[in-house]
Amino acid sequence: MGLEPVSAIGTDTTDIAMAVKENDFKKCDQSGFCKRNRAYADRAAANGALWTSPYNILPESAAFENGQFRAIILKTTNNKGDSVRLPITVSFTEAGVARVTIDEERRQNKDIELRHNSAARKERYNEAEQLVIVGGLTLDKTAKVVSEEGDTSTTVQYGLDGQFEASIHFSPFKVDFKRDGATEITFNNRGLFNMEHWRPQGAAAETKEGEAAPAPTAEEDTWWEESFGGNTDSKPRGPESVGLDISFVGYEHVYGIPLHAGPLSLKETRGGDGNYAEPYRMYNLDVFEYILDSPMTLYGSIPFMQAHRQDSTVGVFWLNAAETWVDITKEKIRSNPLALGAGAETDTKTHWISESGLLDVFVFLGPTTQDVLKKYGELTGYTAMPQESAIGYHQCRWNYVSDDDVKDVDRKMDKFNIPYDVIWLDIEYTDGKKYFTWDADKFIDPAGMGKRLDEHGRKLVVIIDPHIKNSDDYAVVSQLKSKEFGVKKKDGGLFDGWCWPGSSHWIDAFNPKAVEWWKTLFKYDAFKGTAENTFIWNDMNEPSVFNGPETTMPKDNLHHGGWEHRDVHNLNGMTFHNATHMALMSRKSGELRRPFVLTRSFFAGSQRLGAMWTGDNQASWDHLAASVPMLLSQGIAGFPFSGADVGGFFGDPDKELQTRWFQAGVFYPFFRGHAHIDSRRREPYLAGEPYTAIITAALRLRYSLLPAYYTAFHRAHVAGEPIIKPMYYTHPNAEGGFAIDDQFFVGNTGLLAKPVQAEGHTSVGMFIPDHEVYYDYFDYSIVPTQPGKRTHMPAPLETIPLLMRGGHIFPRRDQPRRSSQLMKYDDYTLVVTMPRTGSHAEGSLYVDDGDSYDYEQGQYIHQLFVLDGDTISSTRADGSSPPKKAGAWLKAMADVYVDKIVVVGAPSTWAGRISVTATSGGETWTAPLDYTPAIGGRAAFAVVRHLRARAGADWQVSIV
Ligand code: MIG
Repeated sequence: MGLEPVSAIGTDTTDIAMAVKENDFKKCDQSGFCKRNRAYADRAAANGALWTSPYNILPESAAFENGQFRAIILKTTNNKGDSVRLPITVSFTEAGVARVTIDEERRQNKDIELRHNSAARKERYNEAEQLVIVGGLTLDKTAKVVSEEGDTSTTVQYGLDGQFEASIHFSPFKVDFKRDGATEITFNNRGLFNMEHWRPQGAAAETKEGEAAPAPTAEEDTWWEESFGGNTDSKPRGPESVGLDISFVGYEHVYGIPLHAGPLSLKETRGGDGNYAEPYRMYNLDVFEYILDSPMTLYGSIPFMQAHRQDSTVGVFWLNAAETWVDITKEKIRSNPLALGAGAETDTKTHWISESGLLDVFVFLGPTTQDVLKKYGELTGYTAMPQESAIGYHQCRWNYVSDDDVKDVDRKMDKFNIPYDVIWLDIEYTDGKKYFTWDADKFIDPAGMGKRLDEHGRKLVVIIDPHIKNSDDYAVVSQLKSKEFGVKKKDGGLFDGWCWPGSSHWIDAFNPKAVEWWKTLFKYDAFKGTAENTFIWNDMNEPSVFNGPETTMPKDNLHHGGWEHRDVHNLNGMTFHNATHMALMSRKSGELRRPFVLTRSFFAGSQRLGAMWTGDNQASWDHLAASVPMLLSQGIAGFPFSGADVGGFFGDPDKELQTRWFQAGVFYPFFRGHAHIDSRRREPYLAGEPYTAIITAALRLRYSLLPAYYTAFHRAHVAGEPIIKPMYYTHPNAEGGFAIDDQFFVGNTGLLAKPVQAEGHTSVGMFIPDHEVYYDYFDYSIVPTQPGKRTHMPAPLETIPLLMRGGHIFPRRDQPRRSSQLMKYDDYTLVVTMPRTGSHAEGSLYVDDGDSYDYEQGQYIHQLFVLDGDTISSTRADGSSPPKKAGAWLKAMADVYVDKIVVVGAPSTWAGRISVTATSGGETWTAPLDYTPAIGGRAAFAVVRHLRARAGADWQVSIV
């Protein structure tokens, strides 16, 4: 976001404007440490075999005990043989994860005098773990050293059945990670490990690293000070970057490290045809009118990467919160790759570069994507169970201008029978952008507005940003000042900058006391006009500072504990999101409800706190298309509760685009229509026919699938599964799908969707990953498919290309209603899809009250459905027994039934049968069955009606 007044924010995006905007953000060679590390990599490459990494483990320092290898790495810093000591710990966890941590030994003598007399901490930032890691660190006491090659290496065997090995080589330092004897991942194999040690200012450049030519002194220019776009970063600690090459041996595809607007399968970054010339950058920024197909940084980052080849996924998690760049190159290596399978003839080589902090990397050896995600989630946490309403449709714009406007939109949505759950208020609801206040002329009765929404189970979300207006008449800012809860400048004074309210201060949510204070601001009696159905949106938490370097905070600002902003930048958004999440948990004592907080900025771990969205996209077809790979990336990076602004934020979508966007949005885990203040109103009922009807049908599809979505969220909550899944995840051996990112499966439903993402298109080519049978969702036709090939599917405007894979069962609620809350006690329909061969299908339903934490005490329903031959059964999924005492919700659910079952592809042996026998808890009854034979391309199907089988009970239905 620039300095332009709102009215001047253009919505047209000419190439020239874009190019200018792109130059507002750093390229690698405008970022001193990135440039230095890339140059280091170039020198290594240029020296080929002559290059030796100057990092060596001191053999006598190496020891292994209780699942940890410890040693000292000596870094030779000049040709006089001077060296720096870097303690390394390699930890092996019970889950079979390896973690490599390298620090720099603190100097005893005071030769490191920080400039400016800065209050900045004098050690490498080492608290990311406190904020990010929530578990999974228990050491594997059974990990053991299997070979010690004298003074040259140690090999540790770890993981279940000792399947994994880490070979730690001493001279030079490098590590090979192996699974079943084969090397999957290497560290420092290319000799790019680089820890810029702390040194007194005035020290000369290192002359001996890698025995290569002396570093060009130009590199020193940015050691102690660096400027960009008129802002100067004083660097009290000088150069302190950390870099490492990580190679994936025999892997052609790498995924992850969101958020970037580019393909799911990451591109090479060192130039060449179709490649990027810049590394992927992770430095959370408010990027105005972002460009597509770019490694440029965006609002949030998750430094977690997976590599995939046929039937194998491995991963690394680079726990560092400073500005980070990742170079990716691929190299064909093997002439005879048969041993490893297709795709294994390529290595992917990555080079990770962070500005400061520890080197701290977790290694996951798979072999499935799900194994990697499960373990990553044990460390960083899983997606929180959402507020049930939060997975319905959200109607937002900048801005609904008054409480009457809100009520009017609410009324019209009802009038047109368009379901939605949540209406949103952007920054204009406030009195002069003072958060926790209302513009009293326009929002005359906020409480009444909230009550009105509540009457049909609807919610309100209001925005609260981290910049606090610096004005005399604002209690929030005077408290922030007097309690010193703001982020500080390098000299320790309170930092002020420019944002929406004008001069502002920023809450330092790294400070636990500031979080305690933040909580008080959300109490119902403090934030007047809010109620139980009010939830929160956190924007601008990168943080966005209009007059700051790259629209954010100066890196030499100081946070709680004396850490420089440089060290913690990428965590900033998460700490603010966390503060708000905590605040919603404590609005009223005795009320323990799930918060809903949307955040724009995020880091690894943010999935525990709420949802994210992809920020300020545009009302264009290419932005619609870009949203799908972006959300798929979020899903495989452990943060699946994600969405993109439906319709596009900037600009005005035409009706076709708006309609198609809704048809895609119905599958987004977080589904919100949003629009810029200068755009025309575009609530779905304004589109006119046939568009309004088509959009409404799409919304109804989402609402009918809410039980399946909620079940998918539960899988994310317990196992880290994505909500929408890319082909490589569901079909790890279907090579043709590894780079496909414009279609996806929904949870475990077998639903395969490919929304139309291009103008004027009335068909899509859907990639079919396997031999299974696929039915059209809407007309039950059997789609002619060929595994590994694309199937042509007609998709006129009113159609969403959506297939059902054989062998699945998924739950729906078919009664159309105005909000998810009004569907809470509706009966379910099960859709069963007959597989190509045999007659086994399965699926599940998870449901709880969608609001409290009572599910942790067993107040939930979780049933596994199985079709086997002529019977369909429902049994409690997790083997546990129901709670002794059913709470109010569970009691009410006793009257909620699976009332209908549709079996698509029903066998012809069922023809002529007219009823089914159901049994449950010793009772037996019958229900009618309709069998419709196959005709033309349409599969036969059977429908059981009025089944009245309890959703929460075990039962069996026999089609006899
Ligand atoms: O600088 O609150 O991405 O969704 O409407 C713009 C106004 C600030 C940016 C968010 C956008 C929101 C807007 N905000």
